[in-house]
Formats: sequence, C-alpha cells, structure tokens
Amino acid sequence: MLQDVLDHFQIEELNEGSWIGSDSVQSSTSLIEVYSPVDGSQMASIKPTDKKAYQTIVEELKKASEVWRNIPAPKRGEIVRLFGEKLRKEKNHLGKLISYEMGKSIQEAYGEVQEMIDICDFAVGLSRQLYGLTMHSERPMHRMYEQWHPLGVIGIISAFNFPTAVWSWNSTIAWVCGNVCIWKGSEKTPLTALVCQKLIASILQERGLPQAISCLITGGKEVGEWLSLDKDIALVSATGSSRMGKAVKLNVAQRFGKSLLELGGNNAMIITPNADLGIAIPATYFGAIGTSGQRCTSTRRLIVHQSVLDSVIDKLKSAYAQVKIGNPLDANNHMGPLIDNEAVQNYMAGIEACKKQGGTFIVEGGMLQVPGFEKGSYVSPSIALVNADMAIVQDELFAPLLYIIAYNELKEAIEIQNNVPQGLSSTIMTTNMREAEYFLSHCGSDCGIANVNIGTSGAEIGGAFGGEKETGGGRESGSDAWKNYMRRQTVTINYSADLPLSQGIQFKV
Ligand code: UN1
Repeated sequence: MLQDVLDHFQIEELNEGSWIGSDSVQSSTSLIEVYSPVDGSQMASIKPTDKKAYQTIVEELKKASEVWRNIPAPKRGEIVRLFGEKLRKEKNHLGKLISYEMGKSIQEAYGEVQEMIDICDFAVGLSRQLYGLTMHSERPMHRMYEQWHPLGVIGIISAFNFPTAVWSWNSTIAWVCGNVCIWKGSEKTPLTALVCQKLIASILQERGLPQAISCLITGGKEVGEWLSLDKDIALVSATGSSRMGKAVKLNVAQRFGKSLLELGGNNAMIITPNADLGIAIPATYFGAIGTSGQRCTSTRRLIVHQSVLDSVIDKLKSAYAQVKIGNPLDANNHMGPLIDNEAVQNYMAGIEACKKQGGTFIVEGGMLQVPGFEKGSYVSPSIALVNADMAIVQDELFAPLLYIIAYNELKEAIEIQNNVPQGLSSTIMTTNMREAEYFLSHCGSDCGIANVNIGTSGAEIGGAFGGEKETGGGRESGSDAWKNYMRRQTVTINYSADLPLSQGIQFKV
C-alpha cells in the first residue's frame, strides 16, 4: 500500500528531515527509524535536523519574510486557495498515508484532510477580512484606528495524533497574515509532514515565490527547544502534552516572545436524566474510541446521573461489544492501532493503576493481536466505573480508557467536571433547556469548548479551538484566532493645526 502512495507523491528522498520549500538541507547523519503502527513495517529512516541546518533554514526564512509580507493579503490568500485545491485532489492518497503512518481509521484520516481543506477555505476568506477597529478620538480633528501587521517567522510544533490538520490551522492562517512558517512535525509521522511540505512547496515554485515561505524540520525535544529559545521566531505555536507546552512557554517567555499553546485535555461528558440516550451513546462511542482515544478532545470521563447509570452502562457494553478493531485502512474498522508500543505499555499501566485505585471494569480491554497484523500496536478499549476523588481521573491517559463517574445533582456533576487541571472540551447531554443553559453559564463548564448534545471531539474549524488551565489558554483555527499571528498597532492621526493633549492636559510653552 505504502509504496504506491509514496510513488504517487514522488517521494524519493525518504531520509531527508530538513526542508526549505522543495529543497532539502544537508543535516546530521544519525537516523530516526519510522515504523507503521498498522503492521510494524519500517517506513523510513529520517535524518533529524542538526543545529547548522536549522540556522541555514532560519536565515532563509528571514529573507522570505521580507518578500512575503509585501505581497497583498488577498494575493497571499490565492496561494492558500491553490493549496486547498491541491488537497482536494490528493485527499485519497494523503488520507491513506495518514492512516498508515499514524494508525487512525481511514474515515478519520479523510476527515483530517477535509479539516485542512476547510481551514484553507476559511483562510482564503480571511485574507480579505483582516479588519481593525476605528475609534472616536477625544481630541478634535484627530482620527484613531488599529491595524494589524505580520509577526515575521512562526514556529509550529505539531503532534502525531493530528499530523497535518493542526499544522494547517496554524500555517494557512499565519500565511494569509503575512508570516512565513517553520514546522517541526512529529518525529513519529515524518512522511505525512514531508508530503504536505512537498504539496505547498510545489505551489510556491509554480508561482515563483521564495521556497522558505514554508520550511520543515524534524527531530525531538532538542529541536523544539531551538525554536522556543530563538529570538528570530516571533511566535511558537505548540500542540502536545502540558509538560512539553510548559517548557516551551517558559523558554519563549524569558525572551519576551509569543507562544500559542494547545495542550492536554481531560474532557468530560455529563449525561443527565433528561438526556436522549439515542444521541448520548453514539457520541460517547466516537468520543472515547475514535482515533483510539488519542485526540486531545477524546472523551475521557462520563459523568452520569444515578437514575440512568444502569441503562447507560448496559447500552455502552453492547456498543463496545460491536467495536471492530484492525487495519485502519479497512473502512469497516472503527479503531486502528495506538501510535506505538510505548503507547500500548502506557495504556496497560493505566488499566493497572485504575484497578489499584479501586476502579471496577465494565469492559476490560488490553493488548490485541490482529491476524495478519501481528506486529501492529493494537489494543481493545476499556470502560471503568470510578470515583471522582481517585488520582487517575486527574491525568490525561492518551488511550481508549473511559471512566464513568456517577452523580446526583447537576451542580455536583459540573464540579466533578471542572475539578481537573485541564480545560479543553466538555459537553452536556440533555433535552432540558435549564440544564443546558446552566452548563453554559459562568457557573458551568470552565473549558474552552462547551457543547450541548454533541460529543467532546470533532470540533469544526470555524470556531476558536483551545482550552483553559493546563490546556494552555491558546485559541487556534477559526473565529478571530488569526489575531495571534499578527501584531496590533494603534494609530492616532492629528489633522488639525493645533496640538491638544489627551486627558485635557495643558502644557504650553
Ligand atoms: C487534537 O486532537 O489535537 O476537535 C485536535 C477535534 C479535531 C481536532 C483535534 N477537530 O477532535
């Protein structure tokens, strides 16, 4: 499968990890081995970016920035429009590559490419709408307004679970705002990153634009550190664990740079006595086992009213009995593998910890051998009944283990929901307007995303995406998240022949 996809994308330099547009940059000779979680076969050996290559790339970025920011925003939007067109054509092949390299189901992989197409469309429209406000001055014959300028070079650190969509949320918007981008993709999914880099680079080349408008680097923690410590990187947008995000934020802050963080989630769904279980059960099913529980928006905690607890458990048990696990490229399967064996071990340790703390397993999953795919990192999902005060519920276990917690009063359910360090996504399942509105009020969910009668995952690109507390506080994607990629300038113009001072101050010579 892989070979025809790689042939299709004409990827020959499988081991190059450092790119300025379509030009590779010589880098270290050490190699990162990449294996598919689907069948354990080796996909590539990639050279991580070394310091010298990094510096070469940053110099080119600075030069490209001079050209790109002088191109009118709607013309920059045209480049993003062409990228969206390209993605439409490549959806099938790119989806397959994402599925094979990352392990998510083919349906979800196509969804990821669609998310990229959607954000391109959004960014194109935005390229004609980078609006600033005008204000009325307190002084006569004065005009005040604000305008937005590009930041310069944007660093993007993305995670394996959405190997391309989260990059595109950042890059497409950053580009229309007049910035150039350097992307450190996940070292677990370098081929998908390389293909996306090639796609945008081909457009830049066709249009005779500087290749460094889009650059790609590869590597681990150290490479991320270069970005966060580098004063030439105006904004570092990082997606990943809260631990990683904290390190990035501290490094960026000590040089007064800007950071945009999209970190861990520990998302809950509240099921009230007034919930329509015909919606709540499939929403839980997708939220908990979609992407094998490896979305930052995955449903991790189900907070269920006592009166419907038995019925929810019965229905979930029968839904989980039907889960199809196996080759994610087979569209009949709901669940592919976890990203690697380390993730499998982590999941097994999570199950053990849950048992130790007194959790009762309703569905007990574990390691799974899929016939014909024995070397893949497959697991089956779990559901455990737990108490809100157990330590395990405070952590984001990046795997398909769903905790169920019972409650009696809605206020208590919301307290349970909010009483974790993370604050990304949340949802309430109810047909009762009072319950829904209370959940959405300032006394309700403390998360960046609050839903009614849909799951915790699967946000649309049109809204601002991100969360509070240890999720990092950033907002990416839609709404006015573009403002993160620009600097605001307040302008006051005096067109009178006098110099009146603000606040009525008299200061005559
Ligand atoms: C992530 O898991 O990092 O809302 C992003 C969702 C997707 C994006 C998830 N649109 O589930």
